This record gives sequence, C-alpha cells and structure tokens, in this order.
Amino acid sequence: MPAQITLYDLERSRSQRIGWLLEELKVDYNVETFKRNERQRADPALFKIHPLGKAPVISVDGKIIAESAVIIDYLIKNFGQGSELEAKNEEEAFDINYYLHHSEATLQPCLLLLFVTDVTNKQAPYLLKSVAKKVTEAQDDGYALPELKLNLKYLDDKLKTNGTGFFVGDHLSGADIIYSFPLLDAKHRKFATAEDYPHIFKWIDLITARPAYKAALEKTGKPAKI
Ligand SMILES: N[C@@H](CCC(=O)N[C@@H](CS)C(=O)NCC(=O)O)C(=O)O
Repeated sequence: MPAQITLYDLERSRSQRIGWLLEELKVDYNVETFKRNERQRADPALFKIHPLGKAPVISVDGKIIAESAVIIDYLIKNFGQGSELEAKNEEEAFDINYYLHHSEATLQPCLLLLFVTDVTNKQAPYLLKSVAKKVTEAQDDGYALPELKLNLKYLDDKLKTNGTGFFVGDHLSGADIIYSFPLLDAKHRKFATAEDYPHIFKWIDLITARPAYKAALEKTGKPAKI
C-alpha cells in the first residue's frame, strides 16, 4: 500500500518547497494549508500538528516530521531511490547535507531579521514611524543586509564554479529544493538583482520552469510572489 503522506503547509511560506519535492518524487500526498494572521503569524491550529506551531510539517503513515532540511533528507532517502534527486556519491551527499544546514542556519536568519524589521516598521504607531525606521535601518545595515549579500555572493560563486546550473553535480538535489525559498524570497523582496547575482537568477529560471515546481504551486499556499 502506498504511504499516506500529508503536507501541513502555511500560506506565503517555505513549506511550498516540500510540495515541489513531493511532485518531483511523484508520490501521492494531501495538502492542508493554514492561514497567517495580520501580524504574519501562523494559524494557532498548526500547534495541533506540532508543538512549535510552524510549517512545514509532514505526516508519513502517522509519523510527524518537522524542519525542512530533515523533511527533504527523509523524503529523498525514503521515496527517491533511483531518482534524479538521489546523491550520486559520498561527496555529493556531503555537499547536499552542508547546503541543507547552510540554508536554514545561516542564510535564512538574515531574511528573517529583515522580515521582522519590515513588520516592525509597518506596525509602528504613526507618530513613531520615523523613529522606528531609523532604528530598524541601523539594525538592517549593521548586520542582516551585509550578511545576506555575503551569502548571496557565496552561492552565486558556487553555482558559477559548479557550472551545471544546479548546486550539486549535474542534477536536481535537496540543495536546490531547500534554496528555492530563500533565493526566490531574496529576489521578490528586491534584495537580489540579476546584475549582482547572475548565476542565481539563471538557476531561478531553471527551477521555476520545471513542471513539478509549477504543479506544486497549484496545490500549496503560494510563496509571497511568483
Ligand atoms: N527551520 C524551520 C523553520 C520553520 C518556520 O519558521 N516556518 C515559518 C514559515 S516560513 C512559520 O511557520 N512561521 C509562522 C509563525 O512563526 O507563526 C524549517 O525550515 O522548517
């Protein structure tokens, strides 16, 4: 009997990439999409799925799995044998694992900090807006923006050096799946331009043209903008 898989998804979030992976793996799955409130926080109903109330979470035959990097690794190991997504050798497996960690532990926090200062600005009381802007700009310029640029340049160089269009080897891997959220987010929020990061922009064209990527967008809550 095929595995019963449910993707617990949140609108405008990084969980869309798990839908993309499930489409690439050609496995059947259900999607439950949760909403965000006006402060961009997730519907508290997500706490009934996992104690941290975050998305993505998946359930596989009743087993609950959280954290994008763990979910990606688990799905490819369990449903991706012989597929394009499988690591072809130990070196590839090592690189994919590194990128899974880098994306969530180093790149994503820069975007999160910028997201938080943006929400702070939008929600500051009218009379304090200019003060809030000064403080958040100092925060962004002091850490999140330069760190984000450093990481984007690093990844652009990695794509250039690899030379296949993908992050690892000459095929789609978990690295491409995990980076699909932060790199598209950086583009849509105008932190990244094609002039500064040409290889990242070529890679975005490559992944978003894939039929599985488009199919997932029909089923999941879309990321901020497409
Ligand atoms: N490291 C986790 C992060 C999960 C996470 O923070 N998800 C966000 C969506 S992009 C979320 O659920 N936010 C809603 C909230 O915190 O209220 C992962 O990659 O799965």
